[in-house]
Amino acid sequence: MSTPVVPSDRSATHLVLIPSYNPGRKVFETVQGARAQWDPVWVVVDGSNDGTAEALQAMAAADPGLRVLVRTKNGGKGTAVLEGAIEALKAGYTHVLTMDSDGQHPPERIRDFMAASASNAAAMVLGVPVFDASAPSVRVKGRRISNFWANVETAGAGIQDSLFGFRVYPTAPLVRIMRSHHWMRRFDFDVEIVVRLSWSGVEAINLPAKVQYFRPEEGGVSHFNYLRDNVLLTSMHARLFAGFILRLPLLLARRWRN
Ligand SMILES: Nc1nc2c(ncn2[C@@H]2O[C@H](COP(=O)(O)OP(=O)(O)OP(=O)(O)O)[C@@H](O)[C@H]2O)c(=O)[nH]1
Ligand SMILES: [Mg+2]
Repeated sequence: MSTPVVPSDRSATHLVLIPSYNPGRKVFETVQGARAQWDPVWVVVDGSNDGTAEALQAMAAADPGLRVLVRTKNGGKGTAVLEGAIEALKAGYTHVLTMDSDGQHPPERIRDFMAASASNAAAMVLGVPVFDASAPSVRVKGRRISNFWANVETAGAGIQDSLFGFRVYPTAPLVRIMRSHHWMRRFDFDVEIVVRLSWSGVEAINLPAKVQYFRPEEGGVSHFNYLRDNVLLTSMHARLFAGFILRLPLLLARRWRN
């Protein structure tokens, strides 16, 4: 692990937050890549048992811009993001940029996303995935279904991608909404939080960002389980659709005003 080239100024408002569960070796280049672009970077290790918690803690001991929070028990991606966001709020960070720990998200886009957030602090900045040939077509096509429903559920408020985890969230509404629901703790997090933030009036800014898929021999790791997670996402959209019907007058009035 080489010493990262770090930016000279530590942000007092914007933090990079990386939830991590058994990510394998890609996490080290992910964290180094993020540190090369941003200070500070926090990783929430969510009950990993692949040795990455210890190695990340060793990296953090040598790097004041890196903090590692360790959950002893696995709670899911949303749980890890919420825990990190609560700590971020306590430390005064008004915004968190979330990125996956498995090397799929582009650290070189961090500064542009942070700049977009700084210029519109009330908004959320959503990554729009730019796939290359490494992307499995079933995943690319599958997300169109989730995107269709997210657009219905928000009355076309402008969410270009509902699933991509490379985003900047305003920390306070993120924590408030997550605390008031027990959903959004696992893979339902990325979609449901963006719909609920939109319902609460948070505007979406959409920016492109590359996604890479790695083969296992390249260090690629995925915890997405087709059956379990598609059942979770389907029941989530049924719940959100019911919420949409209840909020329809409000959402239409808002659309009409804008
Ligand atoms: N904290 C936490 N993070 C998780 C958990 N499962 C996955 N993650 C993290 O969430 C991110 C996305 O997980 P992936 O398994 O890569 O899911 P994905 O990127 O949607 O799916 P693929 O496109 O197949 O890679 C990664 O940073 C994981 O480390 C979990 O149980 N807890
Ligand atoms: Mg992934």
